[in-house]
Amino acid sequence: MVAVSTTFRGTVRDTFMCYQTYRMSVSRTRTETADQGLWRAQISLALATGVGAVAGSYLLVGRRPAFVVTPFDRFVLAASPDALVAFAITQLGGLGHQLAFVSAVALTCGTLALLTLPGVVILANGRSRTGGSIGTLVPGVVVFGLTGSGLSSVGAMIGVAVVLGAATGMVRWSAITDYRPVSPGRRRVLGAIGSALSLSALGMILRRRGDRAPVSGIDIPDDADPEVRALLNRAKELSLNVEGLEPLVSPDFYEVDINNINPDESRDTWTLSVTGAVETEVEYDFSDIESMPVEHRFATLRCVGDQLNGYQMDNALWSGVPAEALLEDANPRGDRVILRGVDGYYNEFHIDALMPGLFAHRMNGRPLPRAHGYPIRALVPGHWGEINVKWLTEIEVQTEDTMGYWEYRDWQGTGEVNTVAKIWQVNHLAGPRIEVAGHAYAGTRGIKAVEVSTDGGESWVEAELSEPLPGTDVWRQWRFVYSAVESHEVIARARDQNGDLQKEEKDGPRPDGATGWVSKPINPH
Ligand SMILES: Nc1nc2c(c(=O)[nH]1)N[C@H]1C(S)=C(S)[C@@H](COP(=O)(O)O)O[C@H]1N2
Ligand SMILES: [Mo]
Repeated sequence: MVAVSTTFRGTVRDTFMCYQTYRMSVSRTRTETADQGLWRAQISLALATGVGAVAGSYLLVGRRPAFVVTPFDRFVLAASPDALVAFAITQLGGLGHQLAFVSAVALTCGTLALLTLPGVVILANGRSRTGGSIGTLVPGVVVFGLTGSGLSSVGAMIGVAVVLGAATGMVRWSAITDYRPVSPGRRRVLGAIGSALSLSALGMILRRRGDRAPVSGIDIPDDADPEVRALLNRAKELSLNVEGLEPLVSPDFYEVDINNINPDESRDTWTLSVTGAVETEVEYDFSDIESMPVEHRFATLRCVGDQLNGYQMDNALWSGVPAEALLEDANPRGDRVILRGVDGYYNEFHIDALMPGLFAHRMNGRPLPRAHGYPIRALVPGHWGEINVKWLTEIEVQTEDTMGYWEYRDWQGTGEVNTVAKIWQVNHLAGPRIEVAGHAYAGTRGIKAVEVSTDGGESWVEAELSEPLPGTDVWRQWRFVYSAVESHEVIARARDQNGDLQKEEKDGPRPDGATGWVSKPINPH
């Protein structure tokens, strides 16, 4: 703030002159237009400070809960109709999140602009020091109130200060970028907008890499537990050698959740409590969980919103505490559970589904990534992804049947997964030979066979399957090579270990998962 006020003190007259000149130059023709012009300049300047504040906050804290956009994002999510949220998350996926996020950023910039506007008006009337201080302090205080983060608040104030500094002539971007002779007021406003945009660009460049640390399921970390290393190597060996086909451990695990900005829990403050219909309520901190005997398991997840041949289905090696061991101390006295995440998400289902599950704190030999529920998530064998609650903080045992987050939004995704064979890869090999391949998953029922038809369903041939990975809830890969010279349709269908065939009747994901057999037109050269 000291730096900000001295900055403005030196330019009081400068700014006063600049706006007066601007005002007078226009008022010579029409007074009303001059006022309008001044307002336009002030509003543009305020908007630029809003952008600057968001950029400054982002620069210092990144895409985390402390980022000033987070509370606005929560608001956008809460204010959007349920149907729209469901559509955006399940149909638009990443795009839906981006659209919601862009709206939240715009709303944040607009709100912060309103907060700086009084300061900007005071400043434009010649009282730079007072205007600058008010314009900077007000958003700073509000950002602190909204995020509870001093760093985020300081970032926002720096952003505002830089923009107002540009507007009062301290930073002359316009001298470099603007060759046209424009009125000083206009040039200053352009300079302010330029500095706000530059600050945003700087934030994006500096923050991008740090915020998206992709964890590849393929690279085994150097410090991996020997058992984890052996299992991940085994998955590599067992993966079918098909050009372009995802291996048995997904290099890039899909992400579906209600957040645009994921929770950023600290393992030091995180707790997991077991409450409700239990003999004794128990609370664990992260080190309690970490000191319990750990189990390593392959487990596949699939979102109930996944399209029939979509890609919201992946497999990883998870490490954590078996649910049964963790729930033992509390001694549940009810047969339903509600799992709650720190993001406000929750899901409700039968405790029998949870008991064979795992509370995972590691994924593919690394701490659970933030996107997948750091520090702890639930893994419920054979059920749709939605009950595998991430950022898990509470397990509430209850005696009656209630609804979860998605059931209130007309989804029925708490049950067991449907059997599916995906056709994820088609390779044209030498001559007329065609290779089709993919992944098949039937939850805990397991995959027994994948059958392929190349004559429109007249005849079926069993495809080659990858050897099963250890585990009771794991997908398999399949591959089929044949020859064809004419255009045709290839169809794949899976059979589970009970011998039951994947359902033929076509239906979309809503409300309880896609059904049908995947087919693909093949055009041999
Ligand atoms: N806390 C929390 N847990 C959650 C969700 C969520 O929005 N919040 N989404 C669920 C859904 S719908 C799915 S499909 C899986 C996806 O897990 P992933 O993102 O690790 O692939 O997480 C589930 N767990
Ligand atoms: Mo999901």
